[in-house]
Amino acid sequence: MTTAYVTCPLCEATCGLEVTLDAATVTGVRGDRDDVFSHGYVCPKGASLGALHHDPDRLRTPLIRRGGELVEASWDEAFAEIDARLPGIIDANGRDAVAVYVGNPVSHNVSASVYLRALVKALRTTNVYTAGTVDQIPKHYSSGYLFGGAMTIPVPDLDRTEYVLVLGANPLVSNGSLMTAGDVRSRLRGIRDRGGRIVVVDPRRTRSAEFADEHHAIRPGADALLLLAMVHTLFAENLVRLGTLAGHVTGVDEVRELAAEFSPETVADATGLAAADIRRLARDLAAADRAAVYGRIGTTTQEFGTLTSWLVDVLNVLTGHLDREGCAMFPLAAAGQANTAPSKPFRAGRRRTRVRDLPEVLGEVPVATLADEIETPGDGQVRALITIAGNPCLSAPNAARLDAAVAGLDFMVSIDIYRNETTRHADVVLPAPSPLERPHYDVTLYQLAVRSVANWTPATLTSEIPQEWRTLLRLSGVIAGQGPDPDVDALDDLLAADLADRYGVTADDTRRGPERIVDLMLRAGPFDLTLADLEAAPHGIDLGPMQPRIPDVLATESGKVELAPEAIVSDIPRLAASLAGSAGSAPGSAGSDGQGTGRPTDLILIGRRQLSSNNSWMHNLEPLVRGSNRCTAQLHPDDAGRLGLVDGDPVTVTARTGSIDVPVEITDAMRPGVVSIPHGWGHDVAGVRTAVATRHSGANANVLTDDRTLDGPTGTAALGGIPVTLTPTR
Ligand SMILES: Nc1nc2c(c(=O)[nH]1)N[C@H]1C(S)=C(S)[C@@H](COP(=O)(O)OP(=O)(O)OC[C@H]3O[C@@H](n4cnc5c(=O)[nH]c(N)nc54)[C@H](O)[C@@H]3O)O[C@H]1N2
Ligand SMILES: Nc1nc2c(c(=O)[nH]1)N[C@H]1C(S)=C(S)[C@@H](COP(=O)(O)OP(=O)(O)OC[C@H]3O[C@@H](n4cnc5c(=O)[nH]c(N)nc54)[C@H](O)[C@@H]3O)O[C@H]1N2
Ligand code: SF4
Ligand SMILES: [Mo]
Repeated sequence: MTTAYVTCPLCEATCGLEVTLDAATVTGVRGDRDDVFSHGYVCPKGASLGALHHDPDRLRTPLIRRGGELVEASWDEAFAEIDARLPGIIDANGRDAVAVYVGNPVSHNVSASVYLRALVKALRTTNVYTAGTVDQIPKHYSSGYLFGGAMTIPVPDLDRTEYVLVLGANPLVSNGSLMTAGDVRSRLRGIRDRGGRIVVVDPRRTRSAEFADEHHAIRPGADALLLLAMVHTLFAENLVRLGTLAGHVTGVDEVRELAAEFSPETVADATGLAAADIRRLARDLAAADRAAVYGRIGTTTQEFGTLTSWLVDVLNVLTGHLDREGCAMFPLAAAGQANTAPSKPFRAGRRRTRVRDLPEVLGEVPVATLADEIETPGDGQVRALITIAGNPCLSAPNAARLDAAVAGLDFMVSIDIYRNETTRHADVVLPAPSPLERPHYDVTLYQLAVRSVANWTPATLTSEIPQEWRTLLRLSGVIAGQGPDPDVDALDDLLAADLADRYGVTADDTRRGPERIVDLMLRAGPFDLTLADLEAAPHGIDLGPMQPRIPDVLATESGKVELAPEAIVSDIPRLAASLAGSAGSAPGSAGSDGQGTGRPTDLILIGRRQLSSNNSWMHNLEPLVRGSNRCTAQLHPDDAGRLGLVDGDPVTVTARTGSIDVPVEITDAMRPGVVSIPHGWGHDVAGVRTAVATRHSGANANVLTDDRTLDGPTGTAALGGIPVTLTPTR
């Protein structure tokens, strides 16, 4: 029996876990009580790391399509196939003919996130897509323009705050996002224990809303109006206090003018909140000494994602709650912190997409237009796709259309641990090691952590599957024309030398791959650590709470917080127009048919996350899907009554893009007029190898979300706020 201490790579909380093994068999996974950050917390997903590792459906060998079927093949055969087909497509059609889609687990995987750069560089395509445009891109964009850096994202100082206003986030289920906080429940409880308050704004009374002191069931998509009315109130009641930020902020007067027309009364109907409540929220925020406003996916994947993300921080600034202890602060990571080195001010929209003229942000373009780029003939049409740790056929809007488009590609390569709804379309599937078979360090998520911590995880188990960085470099070499078996170690040396040069440090060349990279990032980092220091500390190293970082952290042209950047405020007329257009039939209102029983009624669709689920990909683990089908349409009793539905009734949910069948779950946790269906389900398709998930298939909510409904400035998909009709399934 042996014990290993690992950082869980499954979500943003970065919990420390204790894994017990009998030789190569995982016998138990529990929270590591000595972990410096999560102190023993574990959720059902983390506890399933052993089940994931031992899942017989997890891929162990490459697959190649032969006669229409995916069959097992050797690594050399797989790369020979890629070498025979991919460079030819580029030669014949140009570099943009190959698209790449990068999924969410890449940000939890140091091998993939660092070495992906080599692949993108080799490809030189403008068709780079990631899960970011169904997620957080509006926050990068607003932070980029406000503070100068896309990763300069303030997070609430949870451990010291006394008041936190949470919009569109459910940390008790998601375990926190754009806010890395191991054991977030205890941290939130700490706020209550200190006599502080938690306020949640969400169309659904979530677990976090139940836990909070106050819940406001806003209409979907109306957050920007609410926050702008709070800004209006701060100015109207002379509550603006920049405090220590005075002298570091421009644009305050412009914000005052912009908010002038959005009084609480003007937005009350559209938000579904009383004007008096909106005023009080503004006053409470202003009055709290240590406070933070925090918004997450309900505020980014909606039509006003950028404006909402921006206003979250406008409120933090105007109330003096930015960059101060107990408020919204800028984290500082031990390795790879993007905003410690001088850089050029953030810019988006440096190029636009071919078919729909959508903007580039951070070098990527919206996944909502991937199907357009595949289907539309002409110069630059996408003919081949590489996916890495992604499942866009379940996770992107208008998923049925994307699925059909992907099926029609000339060539597709996927790197994944499963043959899922997306990778089933690939011509070559390359497996990656399981989380326990690779080393791990959270380069990305520690940059968003509520405390500075550093924890290195060596690989617990060895694997016959090559490490993902080797696969990515081999693929890069093939694309660069080096043939099917390029010298991966030489490519690694180049990448490491390049990074060492950029950081101005000497790399430890006795190490390779991510070990060498993380070591040199630590050496270049603000805490002067080496990988050896972390190797000697299996429970992690605590580096203290967040510290004020203004003005050093600012990288805007002016060197100040630019509160009213044109790239953001130019979207306000669209918001004003939505307000004018919504008079009488506000977003999220119970729609056209108020009385007919059993007749279609217009409802507004939102999503929801589930504790035992991880987007689309952990449904193949029996412990996580046991019990009743959780892919339900949650509906308020009033709406159910109007439709003549009882709990468990099957309904057909229809949107512009398609329809799905799911059972209804009647609950007064829903705001009337709003229906919630979780994403990541819909596993009953041909060609997957996920036996358990297929038995618990559920339906794909993204058949209903619309690839035309986007956040204006970034093109991020509005996955919430979609009008749908419910009809009893006969
Ligand atoms: N258990 C579990 N944890 C996860 C994941 C998972 O799938 N399962 N996924 C991970 C990922 S990839 C991410 S990005 C994070 C996301 O982390 P969170 O953002 O905390 O996740 P959600 O639970 O989706 O919370 C979003 C909330 O927004 C609400 N909402 C929807 N529309 C609106 C709106 O218009 N306005 C407001 N104010 N609220 C709205 C929803 O009702 C929902 O409660 O979670 C991560 N953690
Ligand atoms: N309607 C609706 N849609 C949503 C959302 C929503 O709230 N509502 N949320 C959106 C959000 S926030 C996100 S992040 C996206 C997620 O969208 P995606 O990233 O496209 O999808 P995931 O479900 O995370 O699938 C991850 C894939 O990575 C594979 N994988 C896991 N670990 C590894 C690894 O180490 N290496 C490799 N190579 N593969 C691995 C898994 O098998 C799985 O196939 O979904 C988005 N879609
Ligand atoms: S909360 Fe996230 S990091 Fe912690 S055990 Fe669960 S999945 Fe892993
Ligand atoms: Mo996400």
